Amino acid sequence: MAMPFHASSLPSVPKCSNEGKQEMTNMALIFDRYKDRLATLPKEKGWITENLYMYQGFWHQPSRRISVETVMALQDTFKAHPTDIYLATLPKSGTTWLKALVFALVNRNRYKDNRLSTHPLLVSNPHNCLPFIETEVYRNTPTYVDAHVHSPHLFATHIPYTSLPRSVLDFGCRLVYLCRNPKDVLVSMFHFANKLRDKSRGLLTLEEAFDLFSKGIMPTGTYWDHVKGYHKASIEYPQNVLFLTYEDMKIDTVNNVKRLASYLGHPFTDEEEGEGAVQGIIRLCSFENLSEVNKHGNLREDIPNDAFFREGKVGDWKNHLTDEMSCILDKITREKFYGLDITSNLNC
Ligand code: PAP
Repeated sequence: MAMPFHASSLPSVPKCSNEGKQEMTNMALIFDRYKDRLATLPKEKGWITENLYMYQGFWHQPSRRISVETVMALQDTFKAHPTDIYLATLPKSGTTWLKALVFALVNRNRYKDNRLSTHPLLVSNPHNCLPFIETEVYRNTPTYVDAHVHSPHLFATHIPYTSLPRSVLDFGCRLVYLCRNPKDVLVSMFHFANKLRDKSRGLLTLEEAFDLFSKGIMPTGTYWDHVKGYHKASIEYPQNVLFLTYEDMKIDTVNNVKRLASYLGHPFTDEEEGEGAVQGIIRLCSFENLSEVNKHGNLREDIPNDAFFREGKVGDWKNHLTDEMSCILDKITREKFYGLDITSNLNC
């Protein structure tokens, strides 16, 4: 019989307020440990935080749960397990959707016989179901410590390929990379940043956001180098890196979800397909369903659940960017991705 769902079984929810306090303490210790290195890094204007810092060729937020200090701490301490699977994305590329799909696919037998109302994705944010390695690093007992017990373990990350903790690459851990059209990423990030920015800093204008984005300045950007890093790895190590696009996932969800399931080692059987299991998972993880479940409440004190669900569409940039902005970004994208088979799958 399938296990009933308990909120306490979700990986990244602090189990009690003591654990939450301990996380805050651990976070402060990590920020302190790397403060001297942070001070030496080039900085630029940020979207949510006041500044972004350039580390190993990419821009990162400072002193937050997902931050440059986290990357440094993970590089110094994180020990991957060979069977781990990592979901990598640049922010606003479909992380929440991918987390939901992968969690639902991998755990589908566990919740199969349950009444549907007990499925975690019907009561909790996908970010609570599948943790970022960046946030695990603050926990007293990070999930990855017992990864061999629940092997394979699933994690998400926004870290650029070349900055991943060494053991992830040395073990050849499997990675799933999801990327999205740069203009939709820009617009999505623009709205997200304005929801989370400190009100005293005022709202970011679209012109400012465009200017930062086109210079490559965004959390874990540049956009183009982030995508190129994982794309190159997917060509070099096709068994280890599955490269997906948000646009392909939208156009042909069924085949891409089946592909994802096979890659994760959980292919659908003929019987499951006959029973409509693929469509069931797609419905469970749909924008419509998840945005309804996450209409209220907060993921954490500073992030409302609904901040991760806005339009969920391909091409919403057309409602925001001017023709001139669009042309400039198209030109940069063509130049940066020249000779690479990426743009056609991104509707660029
Ligand atoms: P994150 O990296 O901060 O976790 P991420 O989930 O990558 O954010 O991006 C949020 C985007 O995914 C939003 O796009 P939009 O602003 O253009 O609307 C959000 O609406 C979209 N999104 C969230 N859930 C889904 C889903 N189930 N299906 C499709 N798109 C989704």
